[in-house]
Amino acid sequence: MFHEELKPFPEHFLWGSASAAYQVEGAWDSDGKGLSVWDIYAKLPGTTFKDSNGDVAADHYNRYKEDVALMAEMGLKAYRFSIAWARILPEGRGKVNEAGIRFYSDLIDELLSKGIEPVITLYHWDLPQALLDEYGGFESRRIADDFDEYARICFRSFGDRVRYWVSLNEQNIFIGFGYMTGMHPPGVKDKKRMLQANHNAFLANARAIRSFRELVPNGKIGPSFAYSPAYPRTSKPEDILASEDAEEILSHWWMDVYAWGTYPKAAMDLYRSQGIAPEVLPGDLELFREGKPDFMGLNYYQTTTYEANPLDGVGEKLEMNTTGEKGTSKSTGIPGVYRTSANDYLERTNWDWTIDPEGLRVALRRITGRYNLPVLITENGLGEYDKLTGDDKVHDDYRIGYLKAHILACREAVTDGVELLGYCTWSFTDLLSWLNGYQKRYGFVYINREETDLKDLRRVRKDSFHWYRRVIESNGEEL
Ligand code: BGP
Repeated sequence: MFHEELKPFPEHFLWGSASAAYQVEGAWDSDGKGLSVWDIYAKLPGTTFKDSNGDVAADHYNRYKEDVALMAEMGLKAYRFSIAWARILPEGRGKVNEAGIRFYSDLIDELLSKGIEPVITLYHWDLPQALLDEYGGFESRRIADDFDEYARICFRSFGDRVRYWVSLNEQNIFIGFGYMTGMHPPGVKDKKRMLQANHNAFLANARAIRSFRELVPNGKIGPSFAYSPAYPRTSKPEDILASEDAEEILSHWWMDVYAWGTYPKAAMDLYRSQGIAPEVLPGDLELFREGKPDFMGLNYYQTTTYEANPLDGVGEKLEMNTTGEKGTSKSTGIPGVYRTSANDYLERTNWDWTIDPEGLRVALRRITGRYNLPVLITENGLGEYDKLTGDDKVHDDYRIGYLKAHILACREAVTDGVELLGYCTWSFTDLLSWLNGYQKRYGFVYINREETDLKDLRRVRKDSFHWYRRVIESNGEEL
């Protein structure tokens, strides 16, 4: 719908930006930190772009004060970052590493002293390697006990100062990539194992939320879901059904469990008929319901378009465009269910991600309509090649254009009645892209390094830095 006038963004809206420990911190083996699965996986030949890894990343561990000073200069209201589990518990459980607690405690104090609200992500994919070695990580139900123990330590250590928490970041992605496409650790390609690991991740999520209610009663917590709303290719009923199937299999499978504690029926029946449905034990669904979040965290980058796929049609292609060469993505699907298709109405980035601000409004509306939960946008942004000019500037007008259009879509959604708590861009500084090295950049602050050349890791404010400062200052009125 069109509005004659848009509502303003709410007072105290969380204008933020985000990062994740492995992608930004570096200091991979400093001060007693244990190894994470990414410390190992990224060093296996051929797993990442130009063998890039997070050993140094943006060196945020050592330069966090400089980074927080830049956030303060920008007027950021919230900073979302993740805790590296293996910094707190080097072996995944048991002995606590006090230096790890101290690092995050200092970071939180630094943020608070500048009036910036910390938003903590408990898990952004860097599982302690010890837990993978010991019992297969998410493939065992034991992960729920250990994640809960870790979460409780974090709640006790930081819950007095931190109100907003994200439990799991993009469970659909780290499980899908870890156990289906095999592109993330542990590199498994087996859908049955994926669905079981995913079920166990739900157990971990719900246990942590249950503990949160006890230990941080006044805080707010939710998972961050990577939601790519499904569109039908045409108005042909077969395509409509294909897109509804995609929505159910790729999105409701996660969000229904978070919000309602139930798996969607048609998808469950499909998996049962294929003999790959997860094992659900008595009490699991009750636990899920106890783990109902306060908000849905939304990581939004793009929409995906689907069309009908015959029984002998396109199968699941286990690949994605990590080349940065536009137009190299291929169609993928489930035979008899759906296949992806190009959307002629949308531009794409160099990594073939569609650019669709209206899709963000669709996402916000669908979450609100289906779950009636507030939404915190925990990621949104544009990954592009940025160029440092001779006078130490980065003219990223394409990023400004992207963010402007998405913020406008947020405001339209707010006018539609969506309860939006905040908007965190991905990312504050440039950082490591898991599979795309350092050339796919997202930040307001340029980090002077490349995949193999660390250079001086200098921080340079991009044009978008100055632009976002005005957006925040005007509470989103001036875009
Ligand atoms: C999300 C992740 C982030 C970040 C972002 C950009 O899925 O939560 O950690 O990496 O996507 O993705 P990429 O780096 O692949 O471009």
